[in-house]
Amino acid sequence: MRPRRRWNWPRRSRAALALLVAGGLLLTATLVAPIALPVTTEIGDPVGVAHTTPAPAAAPSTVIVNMTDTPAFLPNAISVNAGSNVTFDLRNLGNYTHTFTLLRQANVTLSPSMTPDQLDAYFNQNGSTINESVAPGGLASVTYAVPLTTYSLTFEYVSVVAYQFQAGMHGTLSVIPTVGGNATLSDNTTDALSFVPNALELNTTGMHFPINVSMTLTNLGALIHTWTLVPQAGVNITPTNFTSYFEAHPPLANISVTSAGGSGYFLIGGPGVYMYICEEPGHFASGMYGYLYVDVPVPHVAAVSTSIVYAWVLAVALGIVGVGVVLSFVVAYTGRFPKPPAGGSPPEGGPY
Ligand SMILES: [Cu+2]
Repeated sequence: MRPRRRWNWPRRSRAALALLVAGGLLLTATLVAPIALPVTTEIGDPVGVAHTTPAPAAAPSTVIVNMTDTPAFLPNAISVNAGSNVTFDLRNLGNYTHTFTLLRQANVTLSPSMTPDQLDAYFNQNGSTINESVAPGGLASVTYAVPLTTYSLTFEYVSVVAYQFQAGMHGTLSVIPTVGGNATLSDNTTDALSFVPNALELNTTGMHFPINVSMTLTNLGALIHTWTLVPQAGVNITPTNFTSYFEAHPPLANISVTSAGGSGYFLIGGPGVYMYICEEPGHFASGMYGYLYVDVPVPHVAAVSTSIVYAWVLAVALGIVGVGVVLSFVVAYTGRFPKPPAGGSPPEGGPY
């Protein structure tokens, strides 16, 4: 009777342990799957697609500026679109000469307490973007190509005729970034020195250039990076020439990516393929670059990163199952769990 009883309980415990292991595997898979799968899908996207919204009507490209003997500019606040050609029609409505003098320095407001000599000294030193003198009752027309890179900046305009600026003849020119539309794009940086994805797509259907692009970078690692965009379409830079290239052609965007990520915005002035790189030493050479495709089809990109990530998840899942199977065999063939004392017989009455 006793031997039969002794063999009875390991059989049941085998079944119980098998159920336990199976339950454990199921629980592990249930916990791991929802965590792993959405993340890998997001990281592995081979192409980042821009979300776009058309912008309100563009500001007029001709601006009438009246000059009066008050003395004043009417209007004394003007908005122009970055990247556009703006024609200023300057009309002197008074009996004195006035000038329309646009500061070269951005975001500078000159103090009205400056003397005429100090004002002259300022312009001798810093120059001006426009300096047009208009005779009494006269008209002058001057066209200004507003640089794309000046979006969001303001420039003061003044009359440099003695005491006119001091008496209030000044105004502010604001360069507004939103012209033909707005787009948002995002990308990720990794400690493997890569942008994921490394292909971004912007389709400008229903909008017109330039388009304001808001860029968000997520840092999936700890290393710092930059997201630096070339200003010219169709230009391929290399790890050996990018420094001199950017000295001659300032980047359209140069976003610092800290461990917390980074963001910025820039204006795209036309269709084409724009390269972006990381300027951190050695990163570009290690393959940290990508392309922004504006109204250009993105070449077929094999979902390499996706396959790798999914293969990794699969390997881990198989590993868990394998460990479970091995455990099941060990438990089944060692008989009891826990083991009985060596050489001893089970205590009276069995373990249950
Ligand atoms: Cu980098």
